[in-house]
Amino acid sequence: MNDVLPVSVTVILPTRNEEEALGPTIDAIPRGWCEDLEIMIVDGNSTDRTREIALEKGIRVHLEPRKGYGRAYRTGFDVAKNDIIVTMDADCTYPAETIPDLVKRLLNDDLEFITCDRLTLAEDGSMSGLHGFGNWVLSFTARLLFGYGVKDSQTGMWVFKKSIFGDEKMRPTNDGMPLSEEIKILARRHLGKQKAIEISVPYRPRVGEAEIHTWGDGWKNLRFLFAKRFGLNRTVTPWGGLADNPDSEKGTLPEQEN
Ligand SMILES: Nc1nc2c(ncn2[C@@H]2O[C@H](COP(=O)(O)OP(=O)(O)O)[C@@H](O)[C@H]2O)c(=O)[nH]1
Ligand SMILES: [Mg+2]
Repeated sequence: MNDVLPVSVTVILPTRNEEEALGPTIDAIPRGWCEDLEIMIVDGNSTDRTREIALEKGIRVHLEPRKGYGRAYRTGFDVAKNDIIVTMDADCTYPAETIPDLVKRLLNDDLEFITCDRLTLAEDGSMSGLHGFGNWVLSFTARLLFGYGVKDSQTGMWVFKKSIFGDEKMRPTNDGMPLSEEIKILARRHLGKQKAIEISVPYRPRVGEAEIHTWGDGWKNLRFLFAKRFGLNRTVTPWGGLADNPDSEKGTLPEQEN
């Protein structure tokens, strides 16, 4: 791609102890293809070198001391500076090289939201048999309960316009892993199938240790689907970052209580 896309993009990576994989994840993100590219981590009390590595690589560090994958995104979505948001895990599993094409597709097809299906093109070793099965059960249940036709309910790679959150109904409520399925349900419900589409991308083996608790998280995800379907899910913490959350936009390492 030679043209510089006339848009500003923020890539958000939630991190908790990703010192092994964060560097290569950042390096894999293409540069120079859009007018303004912000890359940031939303770090959840990492006790390893995650934040130092992010600063060495010159990216923004925002701290979110409250626990949870969903909590990190509910902060990151609010503090992201740019008009288009791209999300990925900081563990080398998602294909960062596809970001420019995905953003181009969002613009050219006048879309609001793209969710990136991992199941169709998953590479060998990227998902254990149990995880593959769990993903299938969750995705099947989500399709059954919501009839929204999304193949991969658990993928953590999305490309979308930040403006979707102008509508408060589009703001996900869950602070844990279920935020991933929730955001797709909301996108299909409020943006519609024409504007919120699913595209298949490669998925690769993880670098570094996963924090996911297979049975615990699987169960929470399943329980959330039923709660959401019957309007029983609760919002525990408010949308957006903490008022005094430190940020490294000034190029310094934010102070953190460990
Ligand atoms: N800020 C923050 N990030 C988290 C937390 N839990 C997980 N993450 C990050 O969220 C991403 C997804 O977690 P991962 O362990 O890869 O889960 P999996 O892909 O579902 O197996 C990774 O980049 C993690 O470092 C958390 O409590 N806070
Ligand atoms: Mg992961």
